[in-house]
Amino acid sequence: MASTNPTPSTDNAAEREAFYDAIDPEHMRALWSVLDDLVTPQPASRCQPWLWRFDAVRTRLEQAGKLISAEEAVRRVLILENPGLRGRASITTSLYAGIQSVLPGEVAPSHRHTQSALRFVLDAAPGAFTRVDGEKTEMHTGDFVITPNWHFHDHGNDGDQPVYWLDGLDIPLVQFLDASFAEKGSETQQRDARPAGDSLARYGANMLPVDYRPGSGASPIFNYPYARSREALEIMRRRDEWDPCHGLKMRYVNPADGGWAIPTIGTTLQLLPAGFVTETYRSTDATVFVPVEGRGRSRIGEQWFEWGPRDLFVCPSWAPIVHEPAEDAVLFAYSDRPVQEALSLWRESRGVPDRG
Ligand code: GTQ
Repeated sequence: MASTNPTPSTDNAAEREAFYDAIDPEHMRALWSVLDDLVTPQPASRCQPWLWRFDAVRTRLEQAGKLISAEEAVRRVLILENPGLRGRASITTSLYAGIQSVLPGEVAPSHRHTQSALRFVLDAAPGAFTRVDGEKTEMHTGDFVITPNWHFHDHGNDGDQPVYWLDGLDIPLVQFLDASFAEKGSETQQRDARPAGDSLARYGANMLPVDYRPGSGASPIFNYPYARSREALEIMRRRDEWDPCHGLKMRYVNPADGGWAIPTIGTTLQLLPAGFVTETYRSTDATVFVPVEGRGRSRIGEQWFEWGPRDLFVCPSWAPIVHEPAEDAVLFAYSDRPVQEALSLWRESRGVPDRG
């Protein structure tokens, strides 16, 4: 009597392959042939640990500055592309990183888009500025500046030195969701609609306008000056209480609701004292680190990366990381943690991971 049970795999491997080939042109795929790759027991990212030296990127940007103006380029940026994600303009699976330069007298014209952006200023002299929604702010080295989505922004440089900053955007995430819209401003540079410093005074002095209600989710502050953040860390260190994995690590907040400054990108500033060795840490949010002060090295998985100010390195999701600062070090970092938290996906683990 013929059995109704499927034939054991040893007998029908060729038949199965033929079946997969037959359904392929009909745009079907057998789940059981790919299930282990789809629903993995742990994150299985193509993102790789990597480090870019600021000096090398700056040399290339100097060359780019002779090839194209900021105005013609719209944004003269070199994208930092993860070696595991080539061709995808991604530093992690969900996030983008680029280094932008604006030369003295140049203008990066006004536009807006549904992608949210952060700027972390790597090297600036007086005169470098960005303008968000009609408010101009000077960019100083170490400042953290945000461009909430769908806000017009233009950049410029009235000084006599080039300015360099890191752009962190949620470009891959927005692309994944097919939610990209963009448009040019009606003028190359926005008019100044509000006085410089207005946002920081209004929302960043432990007060809020009495009837203020949080709006889009992004912080109403768009420049978090390094001088303030750095001073806060310096005062806090006097307690001499250090998290074994993080040293002293603070997150940039939206003062109106206590949430992250940008809804899709979490940002932090971290102080690690000289000689501190962090305990092994990992989390599901692949993270981009930018040392601001100090030198040291970090181990990501099995690889060591030596870093100094303005270098940039990336740690993939769930890769174990250890920091060893040789000097007092300050690290800026960003990741998609707010997105993962909102979706109940974010996880962390402290201590040496189990092997395998
Ligand atoms: O400054 O608006 O690196 O729109 C990539 C896309 C910067 C910007 C980037 C952008 C910008």
